[in-house]
Amino acid sequence: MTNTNSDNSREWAEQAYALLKKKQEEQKQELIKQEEQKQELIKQEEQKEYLIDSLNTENVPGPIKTIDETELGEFDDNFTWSAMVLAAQGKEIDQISIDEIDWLTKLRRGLEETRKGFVTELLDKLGDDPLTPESLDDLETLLIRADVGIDSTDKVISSLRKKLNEEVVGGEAGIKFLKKELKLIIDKPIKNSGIDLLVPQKGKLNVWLLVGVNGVGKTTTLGKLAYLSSRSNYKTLIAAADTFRAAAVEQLKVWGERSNVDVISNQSKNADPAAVVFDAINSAKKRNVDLLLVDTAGRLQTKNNLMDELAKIKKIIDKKVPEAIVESLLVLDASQGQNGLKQAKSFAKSANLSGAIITKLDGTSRGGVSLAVSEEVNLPIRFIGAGEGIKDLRPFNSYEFVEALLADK
Ligand SMILES: Nc1nc2c(ncn2[C@@H]2O[C@H](COP(=O)(O)OP(=O)(O)OP(=O)(O)O)[C@@H](O)[C@H]2O)c(=O)[nH]1
Ligand SMILES: [Mg+2]
Repeated sequence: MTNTNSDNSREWAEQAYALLKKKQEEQKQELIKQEEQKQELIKQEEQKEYLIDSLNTENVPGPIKTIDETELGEFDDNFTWSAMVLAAQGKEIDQISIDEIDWLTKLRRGLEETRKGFVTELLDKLGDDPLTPESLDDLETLLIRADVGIDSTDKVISSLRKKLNEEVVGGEAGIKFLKKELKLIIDKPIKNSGIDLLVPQKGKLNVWLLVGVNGVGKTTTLGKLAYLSSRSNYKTLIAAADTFRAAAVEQLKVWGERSNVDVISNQSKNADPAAVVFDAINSAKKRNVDLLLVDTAGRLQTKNNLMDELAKIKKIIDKKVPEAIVESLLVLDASQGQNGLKQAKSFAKSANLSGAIITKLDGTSRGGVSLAVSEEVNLPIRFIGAGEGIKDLRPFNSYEFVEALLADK
């Protein structure tokens, strides 16, 4: 999987684990020291009995800083695999974090069902023997079954067939070639967009609209994005433009509190989503916000078309802040497979989309739909979600995705 010798990579993983363990231990010791100092100060203050009532809390250090990072787990196969994926991308040993390891582990685990459906079976079928035209037929069936889509499958199979006509391809080489082909498919719309990694542009107002049918994970994804953004020091604001669901604003406020981001909303019944966006833009301009995240409805209370409503929101943004950088991101639930692909096609026709976010990659057997979205809807995938927690969303990385999808165990 890597261009490094895998024994070296394992050694690298061992060293990375030891370094992370040491860092975590130092961090813990630091926190214990802070706590002891705080207790000592409180004791000193208490000893001055005349001060007991007016204990000057300003002299007491603030709340104990908690470790933001996830706890380091065991040095197991998950750690080793994740560290090897990071190493293969040229990461230095002291550049990796427990969060990154944790995410890759989650992604690989999340794609397990999809993988079971075809890679495991494929490897069983192939064994160590060279690929044959029959094994390509098997691969074709397995790819279709994993919701990779007909177009992507055709592309991959015909490339493999061509290669087979030219040379003998062993099982391992076949998998390597397959990974390369799948990555090419996913990378194409990303390359075409001219933006490898979507981040807010500093010094401008960036407006990211999250759109999609109901229940796909728009609000949850927005909450996770708010966390990522504020953690990366972008001044962030949320617009609660889903005025259909009464609980939507409350749901957003919880996410806002968790990530320390304000939410602009209008609690009145049947509030106009475009009016909420209007208020949010005013607020964003006043506060010099870098990123305004807009939650939209998956269903409407009126007979208005969802697309018309989105167009109205866009019009307000264009009118009020024509200089803003607007991203319309379609949120897709991977577990919906081909149905999700249909949604993507119909949104793409009328909603002027600029990217996709794939959610619920944990525990679905249809993770392959990400390839169909790239190939058939030509949308760059910008983020992927694999869990309901605040850290369970990361910028999309095609290398990591394909490695996790085709990890052999
Ligand atoms: N397992 C898992 N669940 C997720 C993920 N993302 C969202 N969910 C869950 O999906 C459900 C629906 O999520 P919402 O964020 O409310 O979806 P929505 O698109 O905003 O829904 P509407 O506002 O009704 O259109 C919730 O129970 C979320 O916790 C994910 O990546 N993995
Ligand atoms: Mg919602």
